[in-house]
Amino acid sequence: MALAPTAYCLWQRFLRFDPQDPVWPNRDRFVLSIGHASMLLYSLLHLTEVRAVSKDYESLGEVSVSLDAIKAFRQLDSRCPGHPEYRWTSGVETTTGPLGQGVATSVGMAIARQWLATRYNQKGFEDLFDFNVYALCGDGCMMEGISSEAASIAGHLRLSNLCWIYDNNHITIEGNTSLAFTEDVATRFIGYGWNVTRVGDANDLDMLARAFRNFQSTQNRPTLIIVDSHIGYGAPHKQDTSGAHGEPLGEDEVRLAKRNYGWPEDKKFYVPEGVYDHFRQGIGKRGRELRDAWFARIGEYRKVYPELADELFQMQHRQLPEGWDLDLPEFPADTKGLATRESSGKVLNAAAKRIPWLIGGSADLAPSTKTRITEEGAGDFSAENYGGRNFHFGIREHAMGAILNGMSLVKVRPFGSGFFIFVDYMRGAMRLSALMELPVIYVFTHDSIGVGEDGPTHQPIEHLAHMRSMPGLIVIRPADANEVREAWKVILQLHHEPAALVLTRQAVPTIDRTKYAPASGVARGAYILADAPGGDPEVILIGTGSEVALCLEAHEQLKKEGVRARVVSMPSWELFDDQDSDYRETVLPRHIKPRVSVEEASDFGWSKYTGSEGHNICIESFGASAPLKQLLKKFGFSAENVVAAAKSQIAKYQTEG
Ligand SMILES: Cc1ncc(C[n+]2csc(CCOP(=O)(O)OP(=O)(O)O)c2C)c(N)n1
Ligand SMILES: [Mg+2]
Repeated sequence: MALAPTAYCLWQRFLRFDPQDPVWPNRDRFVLSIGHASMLLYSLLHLTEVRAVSKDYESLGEVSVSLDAIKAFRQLDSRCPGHPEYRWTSGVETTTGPLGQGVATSVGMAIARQWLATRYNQKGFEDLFDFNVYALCGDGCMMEGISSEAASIAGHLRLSNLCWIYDNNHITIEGNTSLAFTEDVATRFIGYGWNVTRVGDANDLDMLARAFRNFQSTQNRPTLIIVDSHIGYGAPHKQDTSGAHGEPLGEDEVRLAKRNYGWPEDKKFYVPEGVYDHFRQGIGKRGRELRDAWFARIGEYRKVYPELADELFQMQHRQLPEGWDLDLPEFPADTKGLATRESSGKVLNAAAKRIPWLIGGSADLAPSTKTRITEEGAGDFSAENYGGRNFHFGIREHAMGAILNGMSLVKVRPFGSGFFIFVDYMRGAMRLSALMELPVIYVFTHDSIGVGEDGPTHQPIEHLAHMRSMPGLIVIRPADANEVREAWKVILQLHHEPAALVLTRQAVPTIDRTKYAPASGVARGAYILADAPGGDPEVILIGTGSEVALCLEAHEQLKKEGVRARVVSMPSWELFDDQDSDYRETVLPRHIKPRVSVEEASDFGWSKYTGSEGHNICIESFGASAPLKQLLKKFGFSAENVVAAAKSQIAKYQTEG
C-alpha cells in the first residue's frame, strides 16, 4: 500500500518496458528486492497486462498474472506464489525473498548491461544496450551484509545505470527499526561513492519523478533514492506498525482503509474502469514503441555487424557458437600430472577463446583458482573498461554469487571462483541460481585436506555433501586433467542448471587412457575406469577427484593378489543419477555388494552407492594443518587402506553369503 505511488511513478512514467514483450533484451529491469511485498509486483504485472512467455521466450498471448491468479495468491499453482519467482511468472526479473539478494542481483544486471554495451554498441548503434536497472529494497535488505558488499562494488564500478529505491519505513517484523538499526544509510552510501537523494513523502509523485530524473542524469555513479514511507498507509490502526508487515489487515480494517482512500468499501479485487487503459497509454505505449524501434534497429545492425548480431542471438538463446569445443586440450598420460585447477585454467581459456560472452572472475583468488582469461585483449572489467572479461569481485563471495545470477539473467555466461571452503559464504546466492535454473558456473579449488598446511579453516569436509544436496545444482569433482576437459564440456552445454566444478590445489596424475577407460564417461556422472578380467568384480572401488588415483593404485595391487576389483570414477552424483537404470546397473550392479568409496570429505550420503554395509573411507573431523603427506597418513588415505577395506568388504559378504 505504502509503495504503490513509488511503483506507479516508476512504471508509468519512466520504466522502458513493453508489457507485450517482457523479455525484450534492452528493457529496463525492475527488481523487487523486498520479495515479501510480492503483491505489489503482481499488481503491476496485472494492471499493465504483462504477457506470459514460454520457456523458449515466445509470447503466449495470455496475461501473465490474471485477476484469478491474484485471488489465488499463495495457493498451489497460482502464478502469484508467496514470493516472486523467476521462470514461473513472466515479468518477474529475478526470484526474491531472501532479503538482500535482489539488490545484489541487480548489480550483476547493471554490470552485464555495461559489458554488453561495450561489446555490442557499435558505431551508428551507440544505444543498442542502454537499459537501466531499478531495485526496490527495504530495511531488511539494508541490514543484510550482502547489500553492503554489492553496494560497495557497484560504487567502485561507478554503475550509473543502477538505481536502488530504499523504502525507509522504519518497520521490520519485530517492530521499529530502532530495535536494531540506527546507522545513517545515506552517509553509508555516500561513502560507497553513490549519488544519494531523498523523497520525504512516498505519496508525492512529483518529488518521486524528480528523484528518478535525478538518477537518469547522474553520470559515473549509482543512485540511491531514500523514500520515507508509512507501512500500511491508509489503514487507520495498522499504519506505521509491524502489524502491517506480516498479518492480514482484517475485514474491518480493510473497510476503513478503503474509506480513507475514497474507494467503494464493498468491492473486492476491484479495478475501476479506465485503469487498464491508463497503463496502456503510459508504460504500454512507451514500451511498445521503444521495443519496436529496438527490433527495427537490430535488423539494421545485423546488416552492418552480422557476426556480432549472431553472437547476440546465440547468447540470448543460451546457445554456443559453432566450433566452441574445437580447441579444448587433450592431456597426455603423466604419472606426475598436474592439479585439476591447472588443467581447468587451460580448458577454460580454450573455451573462452571461442565463446566471447564467457566472462567471469574471482573473489580475489584468481591467481589460485586459475580462472584468469589470459587471451590478448581479454582485459579486466573496471569502471574504466566495461569491456573487460576478467572480473575482480573483491573479497565478497556472497555478492559475487548474486552478481553472477544477475549477469546470467541478462544472458551472458558468467563464472565465479574461489576456494571451495568459502562456498559457505555464498550459498544463499547459489541456491537462488539453482531455484531460478540459471546456468551459472562456479569454479571451486582447494577442494579437500589436499590444501595441507592451511589447516581446518581451509579444508572443506561437509561441503561436497552440502552442494550435492542442493536440488538442480550439478557438482563435478574430476579426477584428472582429461576429466576436467570433459567436465567443462558438460558444464558449458547446460542450459538450466548451475554447476560447481570442484578442483584440487595439488597435482594429480593424468590417467593413462590407453590402459583405462576414456574420460568421456564424465558426461554420465560415473563410469567404469578399470575392471578386472575374468567375470564379475568381487569388489567395487568408487572414487572421486584426487582419490581416483588411489583407487587405481589399490586396483593394481589387488590384481597382483588375484582379487578382481572394479574402479568406478564418479565425478558427479547428479549426472549419474540422471542416467537410465540400465546404465546405472552396468556400472554398479545390484548383486555386487562389496563396495568401498574413497573421498577426502564427509561420508554423508555415500551409502546411497555403497549400501548400508559398504565401507566409506572419509573424514569425520575438521582436518588438520600439516604437509599433505602427513595428513594422508593421519586420515587413512593410502592404497594399502583401500586394499584392506576392499578385502574386508569381500570377506564380510563371503561370511554372510
Ligand atoms: C535473509 C532473510 N532473513 C529474514 C527474512 C524474513 N523476513 C521477511 S520480511 C522481514 C522484515 C523485513 O523488513 P523490511 O525490509 O523493512 O520490510 P517491511 O517490513 O518494511 O515491509 C524479515 C525479517 C527474509 N525474508 N530474508
Ligand atoms: Mg521496513
